[in-house]
Amino acid sequence: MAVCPRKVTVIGAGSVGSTAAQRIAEAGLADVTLIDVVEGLPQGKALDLSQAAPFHDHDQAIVGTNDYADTAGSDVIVVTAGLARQPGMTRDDLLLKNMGIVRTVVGKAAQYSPNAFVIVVTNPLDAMVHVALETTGFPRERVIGMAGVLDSARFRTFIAAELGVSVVDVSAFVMGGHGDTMVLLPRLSTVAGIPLPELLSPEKIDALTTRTRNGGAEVVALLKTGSAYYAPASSVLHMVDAIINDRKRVLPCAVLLKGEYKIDGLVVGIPVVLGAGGVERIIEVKLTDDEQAALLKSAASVRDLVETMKRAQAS
Ligand code: TXD
Repeated sequence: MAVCPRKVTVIGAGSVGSTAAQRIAEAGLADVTLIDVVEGLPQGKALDLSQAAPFHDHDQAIVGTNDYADTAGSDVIVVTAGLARQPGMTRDDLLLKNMGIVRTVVGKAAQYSPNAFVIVVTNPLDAMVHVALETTGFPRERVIGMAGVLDSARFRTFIAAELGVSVVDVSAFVMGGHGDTMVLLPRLSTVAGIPLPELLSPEKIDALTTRTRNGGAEVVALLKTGSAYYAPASSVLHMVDAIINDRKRVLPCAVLLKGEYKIDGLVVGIPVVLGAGGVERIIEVKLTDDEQAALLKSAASVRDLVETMKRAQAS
C-alpha cells in the first residue's frame, strides 16, 4: 500500500528556512515546500536542493513557491519569515514589522493546513508565538516556539569543549525567554548524569552561561551580515522529527502557559514532551526561589512585548 508522504512547509527561504528545508529533506523526514515573498528565491533554492538529492539518497519532493495553495495539507509549518533589524530600527519597530509579517504568512498557511503543527522561529520569538496563536486560533499544543532547543545545544557545546568530553554525553537545561532573560539551570545540567556543579567551578559555569546567553550575538558579531542558521536549522529539524516520528522527546520549547510555573497567558520556554500530539505534556520542575524569580522576569519581558503589540493594534 502506498504510504502518504509527510509534508513540511517552511515559510521564509532565507538562511534558516532554506537550511532547515535542506536538513529535513536530506534526513528523509518529509517532502518540503519552501515559500517566500520574493519571487524566484524559493523556486531557485528548491531546484538546487532537489539536484543534491542524488547525493543524499532521498526522494523527497522539494517545491519552491510564492503561492500558499501549494502549501495545502502540510503536517508541519515552520515560520522563519521576517526582517532582521536594520540600522536605525528600534526593537519595537522590528517587533511590529515582524508581527505584521508573521500574522500574514501564518494566517494564509493555516487556511490551507488547518490541522498542522506550527513551529515559530522568527524573532522576537516568544512574542511571535503569541501572534501565531492568535492568528491561527490553534490550540497551544500545536503552536510551538523554537529557542530553547538551540540555546541548550549552545550550552552543551560550550560545556563539552570546556571539559573535553563528547557533546553527546552532555545534557543542558534551559528555560525562559530567548535572549537576555534566558534562564540556564546548571544544577539540572549533567555530563553522563553527573551534575555540572560537581565538574566545574562556579566561575567557570558563570562564564559558560554568559557565553550561551550571548550565543546569538557572538555569531552575529563574526558574520556581520546575518545571524546564525546552521544550528537554528538543526534545532528545527529536531523538533519536526519529534513531532513527525512521535518521538516524545523532552525538549525546551516556547509554549503558552496556563498557570504552570505560576505564569498565566504568556509564552515562555519550559520543558515539554514533544510527540505526534505536539506539546503532549508540560513538565513542571521544582525551581529554587532564584530560578522562579528569573523565570517570572522572563515572562514579564514577554508581557511587555505583548502589550506593545496590543497598543499598536489598538491605535
Ligand atoms: O532561535 C531562534 N528562534 C532564532 C531566530 C535563531 C535564528 C534566527 N532567528 C530569527 O529567524 C531571525 O531573527 C529572523 O527573525 C528569522 C529568520 O532568520 P534568517 O537568518 O533566515 O533571516 P533571512 O535570511 O533574512 O530570511 C528571512 C526570509 C527572507 O527570505 C525574506 O524574503 C522572507 O523571510 N520574508 C517573507 N517570506 C514570506 N512572506 C513574507 N511576508 C516575508 N517577509 C520576509
